[in-house]
Order: sequence, then C-alpha cells, then structure tokens
Amino acid sequence: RESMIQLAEGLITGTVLAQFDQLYRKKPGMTMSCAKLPQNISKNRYRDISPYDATRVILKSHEDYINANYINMEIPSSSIINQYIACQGPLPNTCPDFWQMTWEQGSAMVVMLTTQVERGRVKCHQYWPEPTGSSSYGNFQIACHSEEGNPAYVFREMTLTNLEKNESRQLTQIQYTAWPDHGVPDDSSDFLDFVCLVRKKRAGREEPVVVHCSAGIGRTGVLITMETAMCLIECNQPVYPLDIVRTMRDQRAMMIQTPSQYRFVCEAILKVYEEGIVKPLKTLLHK
Ligand code: PTR
Ligand code: PTR
Repeated sequence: RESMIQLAEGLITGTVLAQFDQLYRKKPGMTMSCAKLPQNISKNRYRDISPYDATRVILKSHEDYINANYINMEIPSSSIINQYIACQGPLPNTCPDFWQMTWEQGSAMVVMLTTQVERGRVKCHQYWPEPTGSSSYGNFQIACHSEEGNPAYVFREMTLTNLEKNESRQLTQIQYTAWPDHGVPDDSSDFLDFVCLVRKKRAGREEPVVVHCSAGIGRTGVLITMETAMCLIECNQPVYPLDIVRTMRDQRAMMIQTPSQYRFVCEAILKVYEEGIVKPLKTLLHK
C-alpha cells in the first residue's frame, strides 16, 4: 500500500517520470559485440537495437546468433521467477532461427505485441502460416489450427514439429493488435485483460514465455512490467516500477521506450491495485 501511495503521488508531482528519464537505457559495462559481427548484421531488424552478449539466447547450432535476451523477473518472498525471452519481430531470414529458439527453450507461448504492418511499414514478418495451413521454416514445420479473437487481440493455436527429431509440440500465440510502436495501447482495460490472459496461460509452467514486438524493447518492456507488477500485487509485495525497469534493462537494453509508455504502465498498475483486478484473476488461476 505504501508503494502505491508513493506511486500515485509521484505521478502527480512528476517525480516518477523524472526518475524514469534519468535511468540508464543500457547497463554500464555490458557488451553487445555479437550483434555486430559481419555474419549477424542481416539478422538485426534495427541497427540501434542489439542484445547484450551476457544474456543473449544462444542457438544450439554453428550459427548461434538471434536478437533475443533472457529476462528473469524474480518475485521476492516467493519461489516465483517469471521467465521471458524478449526478442525482435522475426525477419524473413530469421524465422527458422526464431522457431529453433522457441523449440530449444521449450516455450509453449509466444506473445506478440505488434501488427505486421503499421503506417505502411513492415514491423514484423509473418512467421506463421494462415489458418488452417502449414509451412516450413528451416527444420521446423508450423501448422496453425485455429485463429480467434476480438478487436484488441487474437489467439492462434499451432503445432510446432521438429522435422529432424520427428517430434511435435503445441504452442499458443497471443497477439495484441491495438498498440502502435512508440505508443501506448488504445485501451487500458483491454490491455489488462490481455495481461491477465498471459498470466492464466503461464500458470504452472516454468519455461520462458517468448515476447516480441518490432524491436523487442518498448512494448515488450511494458508487458513484462505489467505482468511482474500483477504478480507482486498477488503476492502482497510492494511494487516499485522503476526497479522493475532497471531489472529488465540489466538483461536487455532500452526496455520501455518512451515516458508515455512508462506513465501508461504506472497508471495501469494503480488501476489494478485500486480495482482489485487481481482478485478475479486468482480465482481464474486456481480453477
Ligand atoms: N529512431 C528514431 C526515434 O526513436 O524517434 C526515429 C524513428 C521514429 C524511427 C519512429 C522509426 C520510427 O518508427 P516507424 O518505423 O514507424 O517510422
Ligand atoms: N530504430 C528504431 C527507433 O528507435 O525507432 C528502433 C525501434 C523500433 C525501437 C520500434 C522501438 C520500437 O518499438 P517496439 O520495441 O515497441 O517494437
């Protein structure tokens, strides 16, 4: 409760945003040299967005680079560590790498926070087939069985087959469609419902959830902050959003891109706290 009062006051006085502006975007001393190797240049969507070497996801193959970082968010006084992989939206030439990563890390959920095209620009390659088709990406075959949703988000159920091992797994992709880059979601209650769904789907599983937008920093950072805050509130722990951002930026640079994104997520945290949105969520989780 103390931390919530502090947050509400800080939003009114402006200190919350001032502190966000002062926070480092990259953790001092972290290198990002792998991204800049000649053979990896074409695997980056944006020249200015690279993964730290220390926390990057390493593919189990000779060419081991993908623009992705592990992000682990520990919840104090509980045994919970929510694990994520934050990555850029796949490029046509990195779709096989994306599926290889998802397979090797055992992820059963992909959270997508961008549309393929925004304002006439390509933000993410469509790395899955249309329902109800299937396509191959390197050693992986993806079949999309169903697609359903509402104006704010879409669910897709897929089967991921490792063609070398002849083994298959189920995977859910949830895409939030009402959120342009550098911006905030159109509607905070849709966004909170969406984060609740991610929490519900994650329940009881340890593998990392793969989260991406276009660059894998702005919107991805907002989502991870919100899920972490919800989890803290459920566990009766104080919520200090700036600490959450720092913990994320220690694992992937630039997480949460703009002050308005930070303000949006701080306001959403207060809303969850005040309206007790977490309570119905708890009953969902224990069903
Ligand atoms: N990188 C600059 C910035 O952050 O402002 C410029 C920039 C802005 C680049 C927007 C890309 C942007 O998005 P879009 O690809 O949609 O134009
Ligand atoms: N060079 C781009 C820019 O600064 O605009 C990189 C970039 C693109 C950064 C999109 C963030 C972006 O948003 P998101 O991480 O939410 O896709």
